[in-house]
Amino acid sequence: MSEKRTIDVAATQMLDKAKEIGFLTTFDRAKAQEPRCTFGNTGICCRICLQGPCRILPKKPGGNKGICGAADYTIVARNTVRYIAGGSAAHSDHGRHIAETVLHVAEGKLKDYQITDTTKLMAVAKKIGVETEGRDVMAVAKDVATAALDEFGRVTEDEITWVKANSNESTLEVLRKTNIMPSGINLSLAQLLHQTHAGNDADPVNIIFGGLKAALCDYDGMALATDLSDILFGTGVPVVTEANLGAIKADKVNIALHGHNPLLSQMVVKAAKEMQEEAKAAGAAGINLVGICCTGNEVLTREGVAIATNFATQELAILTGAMDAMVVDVQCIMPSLRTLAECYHTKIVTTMPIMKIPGSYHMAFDEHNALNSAKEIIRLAIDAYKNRDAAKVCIPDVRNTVVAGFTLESLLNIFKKINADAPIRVLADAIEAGEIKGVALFAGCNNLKGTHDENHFTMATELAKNDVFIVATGCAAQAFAKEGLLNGEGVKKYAGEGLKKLFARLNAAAGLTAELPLVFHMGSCVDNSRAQDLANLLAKEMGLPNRDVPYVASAPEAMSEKAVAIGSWNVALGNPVHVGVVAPTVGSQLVNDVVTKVAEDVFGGFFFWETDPVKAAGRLVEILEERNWKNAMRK
Ligand code: CUV
Repeated sequence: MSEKRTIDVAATQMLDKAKEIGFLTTFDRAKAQEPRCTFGNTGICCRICLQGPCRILPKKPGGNKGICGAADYTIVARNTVRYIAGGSAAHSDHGRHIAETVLHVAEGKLKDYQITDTTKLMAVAKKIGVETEGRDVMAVAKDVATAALDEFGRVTEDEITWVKANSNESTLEVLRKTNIMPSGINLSLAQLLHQTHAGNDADPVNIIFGGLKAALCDYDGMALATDLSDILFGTGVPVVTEANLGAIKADKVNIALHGHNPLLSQMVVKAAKEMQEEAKAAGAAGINLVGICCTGNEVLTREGVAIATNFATQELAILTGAMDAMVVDVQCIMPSLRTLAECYHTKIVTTMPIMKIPGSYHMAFDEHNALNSAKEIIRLAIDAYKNRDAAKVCIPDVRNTVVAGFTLESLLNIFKKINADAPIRVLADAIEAGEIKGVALFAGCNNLKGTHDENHFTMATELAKNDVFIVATGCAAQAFAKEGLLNGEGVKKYAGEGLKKLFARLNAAAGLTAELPLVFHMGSCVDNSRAQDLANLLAKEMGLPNRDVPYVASAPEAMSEKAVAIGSWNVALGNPVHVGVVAPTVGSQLVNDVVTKVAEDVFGGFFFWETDPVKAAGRLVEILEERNWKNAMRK
């Protein structure tokens, strides 16, 4: 682990404050875990049955296999794909919740939600083969939601809908040939857990293919989550706001929206607009909402809500002493928030039946009474504000301008002003002319095995210097927001000459009030589906299979099981994927070779691990150039 904690100046101030009050943050806890157990760290600790844990001890007679005889490659493969199962379950369950809500709206059962984007509804309906001609909006919405819910329970031979509808034919061919095209989400996840049960599959390659099938369910779940969230709440358009802890306001009732699912956070945004006066009656200047993690990215994209911080620094928002309530839904929420809140007046409010923290408030969120649920939460925050201790307030004066809201639709709308018939041509032209080297997606979390946000920042600025067009999601996008890469200044400071030329054309055409940012924020983790749509569109336009398109992905600070799932479907769909922490596949040479080398022959996509951000960026540039070289030969 690195000695330097973070490159975020606001976080640095707050970490010093934590030290002062004697609170041990996640940064201290990360240090306390060192040194890591080598068995666990490299993936050769098997905890799948109660005879275990078994560790691989190559030199000890009888110790080079688990008690059942499982070799290192079986153990590593099983452990890895079980991460994918966890991630895929989380993303797709989030999607299911949204789909259920759309269904209930279409059935007239929910008064607080509407079908907001009918254009998107019709586009999604057409994409998945739902009849739209002359039909009522609610009837179409019902069919689309039902089709989404059908993804979960299907046990037939039929192919899963969203993967099939979104992917290019050449990609589908590979998925079919390798027998990883899923049918139903629940089926694939259950089968994977079955496949990796003690005494079951020992074949690492077969296990990995089972894992990739589950990863495609992750993609499917997130693609439908993105589509249906847009239908429900609108598809984001470019918006200007700010990021970092300075977005928390001393004179206002501050509420952090933290987690992933926009069903609740959107309602809090709506309720806050109606309740400004109540906050003023309590002596505050109004209500100020800020986002943390991906629910923050959702309400940033659609509502322009400012970003407070990202995953690793979530505790620090409470340390400002000005956070009145933190309302959380699901995923990436540290249980430690509650302990820290005890030192302050902050209320931690959990809202979902599968996510509770002992000692925190639980206000069960009910979609049938959504707006009222949101109002209750805001009232709790206003009450808490009255107990705020002004002497404890210490908000770092750090904030950066953020230009975000780049759903694929809003990005294409800008490109359309240059090429109305084939908007994506704008990128294809820039690549083919050698002006830019290609496109990179930055995704994923924070991981305190390294310095917080450093890999994100260094890699993005390195790629920009090398004329790479960058899109981002998740905590990566939030790192860029905090470090000033989501605005026009970022272009001036870091873009290479070719990229600058493209930006000059785009800015001239865009007609926005703000200059375009160096990195295009595409939304939350489930919105990695937007980035894949971009890759698919580019492939089609350039007349190439996905595996030949100069498009790469990177998770410089991957942490969660969800990140493993996202990385894995990226590989299956043909994208090279960099990961900035060493993956727990290195305990088996065989498995590591399969995912870093053999995968390229089969899928075109592959993983590579590189903890040094400059080296990693260099390698990504090489990969983009290699793919470009292939394009040039073809012409
Ligand atoms: Ni879903 S999964 S730490 S919030 S990106 Fe952030 Fe994004 Fe990883 Fe979690």
